[in-house]
Amino acid sequence: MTTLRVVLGDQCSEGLSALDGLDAARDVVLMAEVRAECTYVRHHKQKIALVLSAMRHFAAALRGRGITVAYTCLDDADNTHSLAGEVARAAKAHGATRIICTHPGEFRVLRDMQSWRDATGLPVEIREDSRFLCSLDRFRAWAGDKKQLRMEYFYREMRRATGLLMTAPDEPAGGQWNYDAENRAALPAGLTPPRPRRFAPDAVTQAVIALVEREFPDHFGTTDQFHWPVTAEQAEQALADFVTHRLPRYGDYQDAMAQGEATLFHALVGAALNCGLLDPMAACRAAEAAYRSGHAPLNAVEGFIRQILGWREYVRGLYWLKMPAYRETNALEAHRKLPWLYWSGETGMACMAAAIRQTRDLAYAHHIQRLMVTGNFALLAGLAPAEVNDWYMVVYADAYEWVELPNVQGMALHADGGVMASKPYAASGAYINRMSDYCRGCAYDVKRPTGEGACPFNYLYWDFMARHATRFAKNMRMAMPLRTLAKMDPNKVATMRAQATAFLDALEAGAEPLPMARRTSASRAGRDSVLPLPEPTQARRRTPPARR
Ligand code: FAD
Ligand code: DLZ
Ligand code: SF4
Repeated sequence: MTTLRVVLGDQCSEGLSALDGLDAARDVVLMAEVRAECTYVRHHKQKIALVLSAMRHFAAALRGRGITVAYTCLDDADNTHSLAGEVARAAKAHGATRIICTHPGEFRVLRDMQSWRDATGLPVEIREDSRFLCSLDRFRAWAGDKKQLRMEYFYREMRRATGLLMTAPDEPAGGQWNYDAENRAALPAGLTPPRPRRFAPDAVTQAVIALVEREFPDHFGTTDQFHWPVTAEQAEQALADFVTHRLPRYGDYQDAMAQGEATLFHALVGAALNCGLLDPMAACRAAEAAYRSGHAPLNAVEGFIRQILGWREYVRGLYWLKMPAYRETNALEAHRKLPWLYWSGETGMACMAAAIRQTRDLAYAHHIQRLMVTGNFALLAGLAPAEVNDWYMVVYADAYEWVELPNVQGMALHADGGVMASKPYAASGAYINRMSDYCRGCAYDVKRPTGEGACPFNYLYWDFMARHATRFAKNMRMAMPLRTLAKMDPNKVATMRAQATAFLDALEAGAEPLPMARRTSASRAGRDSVLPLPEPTQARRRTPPARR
């Protein structure tokens, strides 16, 4: 009676439900590096390297505990390169009588798992993923037949259920549930955020990086700056580094952006959480302890816990509640192609260039860059949700569909028609100027609404409002911008709309219409401020970013 216990690349967790009750004398754990998972979207090179390195380290740790691990390396000659293929091969090789696995993070993999019974002729038990703090059943019960789902109310339930930051059963610490209103400061000049701890690639990671460079040379991104934690021990060190050095100011500067500052006071733990190296409850408890000891203020700790206990669990519940239809939503009827600048970073828009170049080099951008720069541009420009989703799935080390899709489809693009967020996060250049120093080093003028040199976010914003004025007429949260639009000179609106169309058409044709007098004044940090116009590069022909 041998049980084959399957552990996927984002399931590198000691407490994984698939390992519960494991009998080391008889059972076999299967871990398989397969081409299908590395290429169903053409993941950033760092993401593949992170997942494969985490898998190899986790397999070694299991073996160290006397557990038999059947491990397929990507370059093994007999690799079938699909999960189903490797499960069938291992089941046969080890004479397995049943298969146990943990619920996967993506709908397509669940479908695949459900086919393993037919492929192997063995019973397949798919266990709940107990690493999440809210089970799917519980989320479904909470959602019930509510007309509107809102993260804030879900989050309060989770605070009550876990007791995190509670002083009594219905009494949140400090008397308020949410301190977001205190978390909107820009980074003051002279304040340099502490550098996050980096983990130099060990021999295992170096071998994997070489493999990735060899096997996936055309994938987006570079591996030169790989610094991710690849073991649970390192992930805990990364968390401790955050709690000690950045958490105290996490709240204040949560929405800030700054040229040359990739992380600011963010935690940089999403990639480790999502591949299973870090326990979400441990992260919340560490932050709570910092509050209780007086090391970090409540606005910072509540803000951080809300991201993990609230947003992370909420988007996961929503994903499984709404899939597969959720992926197909396109409420704003957005159909434009993703412009090439999302891959090249070659644009005069300093905010976009900074976010994209950083993403290429680090496989990371913080939330406000994702939402209010690249996401906001995609929303205003009316880019097709499928293309935008593919981009976000490709470019980040922490990207898995269960978390990427609701954030892009729902939060950034409003493609779900308001299931996830009550209004679109649309903003003009003024917001980016308020929250960052990007505009100071930009080829465009953030103060100009239209005409030569005007910031594209400005005319795109009003074009977006005019395009969707009827749709949002009854949305109270959109009343203010729509009132402003209604008071505008119709000629000015028409000019802005014409400029928006001309700009987007030019981008689609691969030639951004930069202003004549390109201002080259350096930003505060003087880095990456103005980039050359996009060339019809080699890479454009080489790297079709398509989903398989
Ligand atoms: P911090 O800001 O320090 O937050 C701490 C943790 O809270 C994160 O690691 C994450 O686990 C959780 N968290 C914060 N915000 C969210 C959120 N909106 N949804 C879910 N969890 C959240 N997150 C991913 O994990 N994978 C993605 O593919 C992803 N794609 C995104 C796409 C868009 C358009 C947007 C707007 C957000 C996306 N996010 C995604 C959410 C968020 O931006 C990242 O979790 C965060 O930037 C990761 O960096 P960090 O660890 O420094 O986060
Ligand atoms: C992301 C990823 C990658 C790049 N490679 C593998 C792999 O080779 N083998 C594997 O088991 N898992 C991998 N993963 C993680 C899976 O894609 C992930 O389990 C699914 O997307 C479900 O979340
Ligand atoms: Fe971005 Fe506009 Fe500011 Fe340039 S001026 S950095 S395009 S918001």
